[in-house]
Amino acid sequence: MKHELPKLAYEYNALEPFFDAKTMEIHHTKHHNTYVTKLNEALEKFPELQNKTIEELLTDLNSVPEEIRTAVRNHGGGHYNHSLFWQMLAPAGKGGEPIPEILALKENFNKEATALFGSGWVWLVKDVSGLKVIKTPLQDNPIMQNLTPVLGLDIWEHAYYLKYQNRRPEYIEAFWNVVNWNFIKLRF
Ligand code: MN3
Repeated sequence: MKHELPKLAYEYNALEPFFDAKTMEIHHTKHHNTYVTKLNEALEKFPELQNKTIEELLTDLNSVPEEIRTAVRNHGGGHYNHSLFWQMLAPAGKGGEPIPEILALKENFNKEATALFGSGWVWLVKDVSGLKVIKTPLQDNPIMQNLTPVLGLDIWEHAYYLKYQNRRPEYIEAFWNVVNWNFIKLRF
């Protein structure tokens, strides 16, 4: 079974004016698609890994042969993160009711997202002690640390540079207008 690029539940222009159509299209058809292609390429020589889900691969990277471990981590992580990210978004006004416990952590989430150095993700995660904000470098993700991602934001420049250039805080603020609270509620 090859990993596949998932379809989006909305059009590329559906998140305007917060996330622009061109960025969404390139992000999905080029960036995400490349992660999927390179993940499949890495797994080509290892049929025994091809029936594993992306979650199974990422939560047990030590069992992935060293030769392809970094590729699975980066491209598999990219595939997993983006598949989740698209579902965490919805057209403005169509995402349902915001969750107060999450809004309470918004300031902290935004601060960490603004401060993140280089490419990575900021997440709101759930563990036994409750909700907290964490950052992961590159395409790493919370499931690698046994944490459940509730909400996540892509802080790679490809996610916002066309529209926001160096104004990352504006991108972060815009994100809150297109959160799919209905999906987040299921994970919360
Ligand atoms: Mn991205």
